[in-house]
Amino acid sequence: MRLSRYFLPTLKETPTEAQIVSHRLMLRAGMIRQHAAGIYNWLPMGTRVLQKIEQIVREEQNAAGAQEIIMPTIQSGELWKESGRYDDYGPEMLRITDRHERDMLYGPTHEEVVTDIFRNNIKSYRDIPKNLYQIHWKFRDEIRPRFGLMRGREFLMKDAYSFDISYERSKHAYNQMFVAYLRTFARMGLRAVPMKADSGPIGGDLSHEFIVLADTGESAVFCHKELLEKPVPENVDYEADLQPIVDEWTSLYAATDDMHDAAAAEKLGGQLVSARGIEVGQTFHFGTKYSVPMKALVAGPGGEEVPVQMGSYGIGVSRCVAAIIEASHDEKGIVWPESVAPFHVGLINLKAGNAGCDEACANIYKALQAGGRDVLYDDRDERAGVKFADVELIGLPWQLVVGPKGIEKGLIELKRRDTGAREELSIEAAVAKLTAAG
Ligand code: 5CA
Repeated sequence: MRLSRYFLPTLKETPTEAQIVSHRLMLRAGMIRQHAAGIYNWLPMGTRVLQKIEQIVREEQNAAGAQEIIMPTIQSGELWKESGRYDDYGPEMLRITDRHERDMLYGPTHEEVVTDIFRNNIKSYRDIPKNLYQIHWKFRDEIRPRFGLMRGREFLMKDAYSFDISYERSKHAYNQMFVAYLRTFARMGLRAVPMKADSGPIGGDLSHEFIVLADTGESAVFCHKELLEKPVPENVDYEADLQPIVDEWTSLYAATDDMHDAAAAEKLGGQLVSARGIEVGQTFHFGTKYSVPMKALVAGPGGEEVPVQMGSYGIGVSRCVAAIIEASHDEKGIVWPESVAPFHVGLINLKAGNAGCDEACANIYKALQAGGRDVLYDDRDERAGVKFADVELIGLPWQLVVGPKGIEKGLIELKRRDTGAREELSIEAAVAKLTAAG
């Protein structure tokens, strides 16, 4: 992409409405713009990151055996009256009346809709287990939307729902999502610690929040420090018994504030980390909370009808964008992990209009793209200082700087955003290095 044609409205000044660094940097880096309180437009740079994160989530959900669907954003209130949540959910639910005076709502979550899909289509234990997920927009009329995407009113969520015949089988589905979450967040460059949690309005008796530690986190959290270092599982066979992996992670102390047991935790002494945390995902096992009132029954092996056992599993996809920035930035801007970076390389032409620089840049741009790299080519007629400040702000993992003096010697500069390490290389060597890295 040529920056001269790209829609990237960066800001030099710090926007006053933004209180936390991720919100400030997303505005400054031209990723988002507010539409109304807690509701945002995603500009091209933000959209690219969001889609990278979505794709990681999707790949790990698919690997764990979940199947992608798309449910409506606008739901019928009737289903919520069946489950009993129409009245329970409260003012966070945006209620809408259609022209026929029917009660509709903008979905804050989808347990009712997915249970309805299940009961209309699956009747026998032979057709389960199933795990259905979507990556879709939710609306919660939060009383205090704040911190940009961190607590929005409209936000992108991955929500998965599992259906099983027995408690034991549904525990396996829960464990599959638990392990998939460890891997998903690690791939985004985040360390998310699973913590015992209260299940709140979703309900159920078994729940974990996946928490990224950050000073700006909304809640107080406590955990064993080993959980911050523990390698995440690789080459997972999701059909195998995953309980040992889950036990390994849950036997170390970790709890959110409302589940915190000070006496237990005190025994850990110097090994206890007490910090603030951002909840990037939550898993719930709630058994028959929805299947009983909504009559989602399946015939068991003996023909008897039993309510299906369910769990639900959310990831705050848009919140992850903010959490990654909270975890990875410096005073100059964002420092994207490679896996979610909007572009891999920022190619900077220090003297647009200079024949040597223009030609070298055009060749590099072509070669990197042919090598499968996403390149943002700063071909603007701007001062070097402006270009450097922008590329640092938007945080691409690699910068390639092409200037007239270097080009006379056949050299360009390659710089890493995270370490700041620089080296001078020939064009060929720089291209070879960037196309080999990953
Ligand atoms: N139905 C279940 C799981 S599918 C559910 O709704 N879970 S949740 O309420 O915990 O939400 C899932 C994730 O969405 C949370 O872990 C959080 O990361 C994200 N999330 C929740 N509320 C907001 C919000 N207001 N703004 C941004 N992200 C949010």
